[in-house]
Amino acid sequence: MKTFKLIAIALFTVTLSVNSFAQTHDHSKMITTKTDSIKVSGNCDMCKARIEKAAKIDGVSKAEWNDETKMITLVYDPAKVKTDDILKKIAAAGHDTEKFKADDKVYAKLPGCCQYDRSK
Ligand SMILES: [Cu+2]
Repeated sequence: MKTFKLIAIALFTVTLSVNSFAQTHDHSKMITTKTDSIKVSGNCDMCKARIEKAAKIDGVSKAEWNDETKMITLVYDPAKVKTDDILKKIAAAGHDTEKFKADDKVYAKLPGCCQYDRSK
């Protein structure tokens, strides 16, 4: 009976520490980063470099554009920066996004290979 009690106490303790670990984990998840995938028009490696450079503003920890899917993966701190702020920067660099279009004049100044198809 005494042994049983000890085992019960031990199990209870283990359960408690597992619980507190899970909570800590969830909490840290809540206050860290957000990941988004957004379509950005572009063609080549030069576009990739330009888009990623424009997207890496304060609060953005990762910006990776894929020239095949035309999707940019953004990892950022939502407390510091909004998706729209990042997309506006990309548009200002000459690349259309789902939400914001690049200025025609900026687009016209892109190198020929970078002038992606804008037909809608
Ligand atoms: Cu290009």
